[in-house]
Amino acid sequence: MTKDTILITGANGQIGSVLTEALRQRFGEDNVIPTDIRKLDHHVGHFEFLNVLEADHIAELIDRHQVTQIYHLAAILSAKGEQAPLPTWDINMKGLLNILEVAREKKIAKVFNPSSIAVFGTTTPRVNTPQFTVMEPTTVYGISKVAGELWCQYFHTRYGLDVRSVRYPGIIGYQSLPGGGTTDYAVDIYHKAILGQPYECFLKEDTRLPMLYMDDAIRGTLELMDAPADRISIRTSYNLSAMSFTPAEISLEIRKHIPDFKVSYQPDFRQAIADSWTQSIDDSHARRDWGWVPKYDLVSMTEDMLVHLAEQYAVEKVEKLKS
Ligand code: AKB
Repeated sequence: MTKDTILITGANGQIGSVLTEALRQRFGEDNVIPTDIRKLDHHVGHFEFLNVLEADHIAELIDRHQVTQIYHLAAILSAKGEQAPLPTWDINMKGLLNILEVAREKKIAKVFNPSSIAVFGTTTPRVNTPQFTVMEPTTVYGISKVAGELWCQYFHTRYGLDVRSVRYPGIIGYQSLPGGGTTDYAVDIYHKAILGQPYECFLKEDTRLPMLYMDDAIRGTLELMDAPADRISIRTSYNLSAMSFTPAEISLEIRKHIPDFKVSYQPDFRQAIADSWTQSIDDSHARRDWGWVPKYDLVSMTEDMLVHLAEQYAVEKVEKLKS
């Protein structure tokens, strides 16, 4: 019997750090190789530096650790990508092509490549967005994700590479902080609320976007990767959905727990990005093919987020007092 060894790129990112822990639980610490271009001060366990633009280094790590699966999370997100479009294209596109090509050469058993709701644009139907639809994104991140989806499908059709993907909506979790995205407000707002501080939101109060709780995102990703290959009918990327809400609605939900929480609105350049995305997603293909069902909605997510963040900040306070 062969034992799987998993390489993760972008392992220090918002999703990567939580996925690393979930994979460690499942495959064992020694069989998970988290990589990133930067190392966090508090990183525990095995770690390798990796710049995904260096194909030889990816190949060397695969050989050295006898890697059998890759989760390729390294990417520049929507808002940050607009600050440097060409470098973002290089990292997102060349990084993915390096992974796909090395995976093909090394006969990697499975590759996961996340896509995003950023593949949609102003010409896409905005409500209950279908799986197969117009995709004319306005951000460099979105363009790279559409192209990336098609490259994944190409590597599957042409070379038989078992590459799988979901279009993540905004991901919200207490475990890690997002960076450089347009949906980041929906994490930041909980931190401010629990700290008793007001929050200034960079999107308008009525901006509706699709969102997903981290626990569902990780479970869904692992369920997709576990599914028998013949259940995977879509090799670009699956629509994935759980809830949609506006900044006003999440504030209202938080206020049920923290009544004096204050939010103001100061939309910036991210408003145009959010306005170009869709509001809700039809994920019936994921449900039908590999049994996707989200567990959290806005109400249960808010309860869980606030409980965990309150614990985290209490522990931090005690640690500060001790030092
Ligand atoms: C972003 O806001 O850029 C990301 C995404 C939706 O892919 N969270």
